[in-house]
Amino acid sequence: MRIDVVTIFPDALKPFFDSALLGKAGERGLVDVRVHDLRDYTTNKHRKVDDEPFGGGPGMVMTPEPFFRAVESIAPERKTDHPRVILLGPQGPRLTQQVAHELAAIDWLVVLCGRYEGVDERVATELADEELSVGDYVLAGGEAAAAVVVDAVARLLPGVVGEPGSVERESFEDGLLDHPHYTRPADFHGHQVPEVLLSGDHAAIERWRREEAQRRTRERRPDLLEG
Ligand code: JCZ
Repeated sequence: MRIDVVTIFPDALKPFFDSALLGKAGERGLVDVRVHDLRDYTTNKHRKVDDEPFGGGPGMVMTPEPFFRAVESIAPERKTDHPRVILLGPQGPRLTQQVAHELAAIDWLVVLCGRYEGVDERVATELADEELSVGDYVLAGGEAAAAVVVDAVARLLPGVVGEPGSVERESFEDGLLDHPHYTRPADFHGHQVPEVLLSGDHAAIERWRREEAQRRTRERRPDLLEG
């Protein structure tokens, strides 16, 4: 899978994509993440990417041209949905585990990050195939959201996460929160690991984990049980 990210802060984003799981996945050729500086696609001598809002009001709005030129340069032969162009912003539908799976099935994504008060609406209507939000709060820009999207998607690609089964068995994959996890020591400052996990009775352990997952979901995220 290839993911191109367009941002005015490439130096802030790159180290994240080069670290840990994502960096390894890149080295192993499982995902190809390319970060582009939006300012490289400006045509004015100050590399300016924003301007005052039509209609007035506070702050600045990102101009459409550098985003259009960036996508044209990244994908000169672009057709609708190939590559899939995603604009990050709180106006989009929210990223869920299901959406992450859908994106992981696509072979080429272009992710556009805005800043300031936002991006000229024509980037959403005429350039992006879709908008995507990572949650109902306002970030200062799309970069942190891009890190979330790339992380959530890349780890679903075949071979990225080491142990088979570790993706299938975690939070949200079955619509439930995860069960609690414990490791050594069995007694930590007087706080004990649940007896059943030390019993060696694998059927009992499975039952306990399923029940804990259901109990935690009921208590903490009853909204997940509604569907
Ligand atoms: C650009 N402000 C891009 C995305 N889920 C979420 N919250 N906030 C954002 C976001 C905020 C932004 C920009 C300027 C994304």
